[in-house]
Amino acid sequence: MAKMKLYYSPGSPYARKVRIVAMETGLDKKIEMTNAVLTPIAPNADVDKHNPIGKVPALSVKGMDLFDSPVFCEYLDSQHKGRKLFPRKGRERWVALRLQAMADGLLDAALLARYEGFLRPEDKRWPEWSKGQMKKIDGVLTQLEAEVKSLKGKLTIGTISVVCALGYLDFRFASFDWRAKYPKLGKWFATVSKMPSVKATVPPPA
Ligand SMILES: N[C@@H](CCC(=O)N[C@@H](CS)C(=O)NCC(=O)O)C(=O)O
Repeated sequence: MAKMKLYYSPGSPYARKVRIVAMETGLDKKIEMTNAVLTPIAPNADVDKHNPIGKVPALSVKGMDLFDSPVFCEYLDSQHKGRKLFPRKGRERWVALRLQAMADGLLDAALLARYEGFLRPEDKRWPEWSKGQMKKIDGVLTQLEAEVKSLKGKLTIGTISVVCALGYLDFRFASFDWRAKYPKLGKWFATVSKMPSVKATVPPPA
């Protein structure tokens, strides 16, 4: 199999999804990791060459560029013979894809809130808008707490995405005590955080 090149940043929760999938499928040794620093106002020319949206993660493989974590997590999952992280069919598949959509949706809101509170010049910040993003995060957490049972069992792309979303809240929203409000989710996260691929990809201290 041709060597793949992954553009990532150690704090990116979307890149973390890919890194966990790579470890869980045994493909991590086939991936050359390139640390790419970027923000929406400070793009990275190297990443731009491989992703027209200018975001990480981006993956270059066999002369083709793949971007958007759901796409190349699924690509990686198609490149190994072990247990599939994207269940192939039936209800199991939709449960996993739906979880991924919820977790990625939480992350999209969290990134927007982070950029608003960190990147946007202070005099231009819009608290109501940030509040609106936090409401979306709460909405997803409420839903996940209600269906925490669907998270149990072997890792899938759905649960991997949820791990990365919760890990990002700890990384960038440390003062948000989500565990107090969502204790079942907190308990599940504590258990899954012991897995080697999850441990190995924890974002570095902020
Ligand atoms: N939908 C994309 C989102 C990727 C994303 O937003 N990545 C962030 C880093 S965590 C980024 O590159 N931001 C830079 C930008 O928005 O220009 C995915 O799932 O890969």
